[in-house]
Formats: sequence, structure tokens, C-alpha cells
Amino acid sequence: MSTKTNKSTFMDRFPESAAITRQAFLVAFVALGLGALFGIIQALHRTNVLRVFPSGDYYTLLTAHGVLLAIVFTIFFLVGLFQWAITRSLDRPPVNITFTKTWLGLMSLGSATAGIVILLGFIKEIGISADVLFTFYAPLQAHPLFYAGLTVFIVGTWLAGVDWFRSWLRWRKDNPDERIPLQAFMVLTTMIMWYIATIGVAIAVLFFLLPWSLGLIETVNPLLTRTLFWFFGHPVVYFWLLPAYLLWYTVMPKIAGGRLFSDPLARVVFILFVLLSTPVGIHHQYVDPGIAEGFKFIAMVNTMFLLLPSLLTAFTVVASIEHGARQRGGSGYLGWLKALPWRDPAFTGMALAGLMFAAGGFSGMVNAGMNINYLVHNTLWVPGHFHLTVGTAVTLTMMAGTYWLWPQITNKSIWSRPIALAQVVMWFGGMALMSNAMHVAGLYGVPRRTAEPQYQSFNFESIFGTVGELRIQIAIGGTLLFLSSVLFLSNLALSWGTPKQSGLGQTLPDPLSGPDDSPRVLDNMKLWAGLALLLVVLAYALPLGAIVADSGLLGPGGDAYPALVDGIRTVTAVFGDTVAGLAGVLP
Ligand code: HEM
Ligand SMILES: [Cu+2]
Repeated sequence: MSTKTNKSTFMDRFPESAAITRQAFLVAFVALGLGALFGIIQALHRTNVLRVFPSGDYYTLLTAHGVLLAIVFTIFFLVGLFQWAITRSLDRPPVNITFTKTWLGLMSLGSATAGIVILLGFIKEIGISADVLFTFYAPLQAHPLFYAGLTVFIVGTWLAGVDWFRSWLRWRKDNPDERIPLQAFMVLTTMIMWYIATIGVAIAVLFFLLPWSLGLIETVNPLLTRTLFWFFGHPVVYFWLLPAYLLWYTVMPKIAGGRLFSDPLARVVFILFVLLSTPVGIHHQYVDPGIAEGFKFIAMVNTMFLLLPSLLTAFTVVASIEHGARQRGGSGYLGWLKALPWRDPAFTGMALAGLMFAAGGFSGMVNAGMNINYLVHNTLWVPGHFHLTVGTAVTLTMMAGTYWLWPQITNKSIWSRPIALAQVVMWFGGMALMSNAMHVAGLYGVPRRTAEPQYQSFNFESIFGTVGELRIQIAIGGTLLFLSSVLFLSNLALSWGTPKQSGLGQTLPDPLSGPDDSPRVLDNMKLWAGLALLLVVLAYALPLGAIVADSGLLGPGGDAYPALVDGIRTVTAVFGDTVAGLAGVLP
């Protein structure tokens, strides 16, 4: 990482693209810092260790935490990384840098607007808020500016995709017969998935939530907006994950001292995500009434297929790293593990992130099972799960990737490698504590999204420890995580202050099995986009049709509630009459 080569860096070759990457990272890291601050506040609050905010503000905190981290941090990092990846792998600067600046500007404007509206929720007097959580579906309602900000942000990401597709088409003109370079392939397939996924959220926001919060329509159909949200809400997790995959496939083998094992396998994995990531969102709605069990079952089966690309990834990445270790002189069944560059924070961070992802995969399978989901639904288990996946597999990979990428985009080396190493290990340790305790607490039924999960009069005793002990684990884990993010951000800030150097450039080696070993049809973007849309129609046409047929486009959704109340009134009236009648005949 700090080893000098005489190669030019990405910044030397493409200064404008490097500047875009830096600016996107800057927004991502500001969001990370704020999000981590809210994270520790809520971890200490709900464990009753330290309370600095009234519990009434908890949703504001939670919304800020969720949106800043799961949406702003991850996606800004993604666009920065993709800007680097597409420029580097096609080996050409953006077609029109003003266009590139425009989408980054739109994304920044949109997220700043949404972010400010959320934070205004702390000041009651102003009367503007967006305490709707990062899932923002009805019946929770936000100020119109929140939805407007979100829209501008998403339009920005769409234009980013346009920019990258444009670069690719230009490249295609000059290279009609070549295979798409792997990183560009990954960027393009991920964006196809994003375009399909965001159809759901765009319809939900533009046709329902925004007009509703502006007062143009009186009601919305909550089940419809929930279903549209989850249409987007599941594939968005792959939008978080695929940049991590890009780093695991293309950068990590290099850091380990080797080469990617199989380029064709990597392509297959990305195509599988395009096809399989959208038609599964109903697996977040197993307990929603109004969706027939059969549709839920289909979503479950589709979800289980998604294990395949992740298992293929585990295989390919581990094989590539093992190859690297053996190149470095490692030997034996497991002995090669010792030959890996564990002192390199970029390597260790990514390796620990991958390990956590395996654990997250197991808890994800529990979530995905229609029957065992009932056990953990809406408990603290669920944030336990996604702090392993997006909170560690993705976040820690992004941090580790930054350590490798930073010199390439700034011509400066990382201020302190030992601190960086301590930082990634600390994140791993903090998350092991916090997330483990969240999973266990969830099995006890401790709810998520609440400031007051007291459970004081319950006396849970188990082999895992009491609820009190779990609370302490969450508090300690959360504190370690916060400290780790402070170390990450201050290390980068100090790196910014170091003098520029030359010769920090790195190259990425060719895979062992290259693109020519894969069928050409894999590069047919139109085909895969078409098939993915077809699968979406198959999975969603019937359930969406049924929801609208049942309770209309604008709800309010059947008459179950008053019918039940009327029913109870009738029963009590009859019962009361009978009692009175009986009383009358009694002496
Ligand atoms: C400093 C590190 C972090 C700490 C201490 C922390 C702590 C927490 C806690 C305690 C909750 C549960 C709150 C509740 O349900 O009552 C939570 C929720 C959540 N966290 Fe984190 N977290 C951290 C980092 C992250 C990261 C890096 C991400 C994603 C990139 C993330 C995404 C989320 C999301 C999406 C929620 C759910 C919000 C909701 O339910 O609406 N967190 N976090
Ligand atoms: Cu999901």
C-alpha cells in the first residue's frame, strides 16, 4: 500500500475523474461520521446506559442514523468507487465532465435537503420533520421536502448510470470486438439492477407519498406503498453489496499477492444479481395481511436462489486469495492462511468483512424462512442481521478499500497504517459484540425501533446471559464501533495533510481465467435487462393487482377495522341484553 512503485496513480492519469471520486467520498464520510454519532447515542439510549435525548426524539435519531448510513454513506461511496472503476477499466475519462459534475451535484443537493428535513425534527417549534425511518412508507408521513430531496437524489443516481453507459458505448465504438472489461461490466450490471429496483420507489414517492404529504390526495393505500417500497427495499441491499463485491473480486486478490481466480464466474454472479434481486421483496412482508400466502411462498423460494451467487462469490474470492497466499510461499491445507498480508489494513479489513458476511448470511436465511421469520420479525434480531451485512460486510470493505484507494486518488499515503489496522479490527470486535447481543435479544422478543425496551420485570435466564448482560454488550459494542469510525475519519483527515508523493500507483493483474473463457452472451446487457423485467412482472403483477383490487389505489384499505369494532359492539349488545334479561328473571 505505501510501497513505492514507479507507476503513475489514477489521479495522475485521470485528474478530473479522481476529483469526482474524492468529492463523492467526502460526502460519504461526512454521512458516516454523523451516522455513527447517532448510532452510539441510540445504542446507549435504548440500553439505558446514557440518555442525552428525550425518548420522544428517538425516531428522529433512528431516521437520521438509517438514512445517513444506509442510503447516503453507502451510495455516495458507491458512485465514487464506480466513477473510479469505469474510468480505470475502460481507460478513458468521462465523456463530458460537466454532466458528471451535474449528477454528483444533484445527488448532493437531494441528500442535503432530505438530511436537513430529518434533523429539523429535533426542533419542534419549526414544525418540519421526517421521522419516517429509512423505510419511509405510509402511514408515517414526512414533510414534502423530504420526498422531494429523495427524488432529486435518485434522479442523480439515474444520471450517473447514464454517464457510465455513455462511456461504455463510446468505448464499444472503438473496441467493437473486445469483451467488456470486468470492472465496467460490474458497474453496468449493477446499474441495470438499480434502474429496475428504483421503479418501485419512484412510483411510491411520485404518485402517492409526495402528493399525499402536499395534501393533494387525502389517503394512500398503506399496503400498496409498503409493497412498492420493498420492491426497491430488497434490491437496494445489493446496491450496497455489489461495490463490496467489486472490491473483493478485483482488488482483494491483488492485495493478497495473487490474481482473480475466474473472471467468468464473477460475471455470472453479477448477472444472477440482476435477475434475482428484485422479484423477492415480498419476503419483507410475511406478516402483512392482504398478501396471499402463495405469493409470500414464491418470494421465499426466489430468495433462497439468491444464496447461489453469494456462495459462488465465497468460493471464487477464497480461491483467489489462497492462490495469492501460495504465490507468497504459503503451503499446507490451512497453513497458507499465515502467508497472507495480515498487517495490511486494506487486506485485513476486507477479510474480516467477508467473514462477518458469512455470519450475516446465516441470520439472513432465518429471516428469509417464512415460518421462522415469525420468531424474529421486528425484533432486535433484524438490526443484528443487517449490521453484519451492510453494517460490516459492506461498510468495513468500504473502509478497507479506502485505505487502498486513497493514495490512488490523492497522491498521498495513509497517515498511519497501524492505526488503520487497529481501526478495522476494532470495527470487527465492536460489531461481534453488538450484533451478537442484538441477535440473542431478538430471540427473547426484545423489539427493534423503540427507545424503551425495558423488560425490567422479566427475568430471562439462559445459557447466553441475561437481558441486562446483553444490554451491556450492545453498549460496549456500539462504543467500540463509534471509536473505530472516529479513528477512520481522523486517520483520513491527517492523511489529507501529508505532502504529495509520486510513484504510489498500483495496477490490477489479469485474472487466472480471463473473460475469453466465458460465453459472449454474458455481455448482452439488453438480454439480461429484459429477462430481469420479465421475472419482475411474473413475481409482482398478481400481488400488486390483488392489492389494488382489494382496497383501491388510494386505500384506505378494506373495512376490516370498523367491521371488527361493529362486530364487537353487536356481541356486547347481545351479551348485555342477555345478562339484563337473565337478571330480570332472577329473583
Ligand atoms: C457506530 C456504529 C453503529 C452503531 C453504534 C449502530 C447502532 C444501531 C442501533 C443500536 C440500532 C437499533 C436501533 C433500534 O432498533 O432501536 C441501529 C439501527 C440501524 N442501523 Fe446502525 N449502528 C452503527 C452503524 C451502522 C452502519 C455502518 C449502518 C449502515 C451502513 C447502520 C444502519 C442501520 C440501520 C439501517 C438501522 C435501522 C434503522 C431503522 O430501524 O429504521 N448502522 N444501529
Ligand atoms: Cu430482503
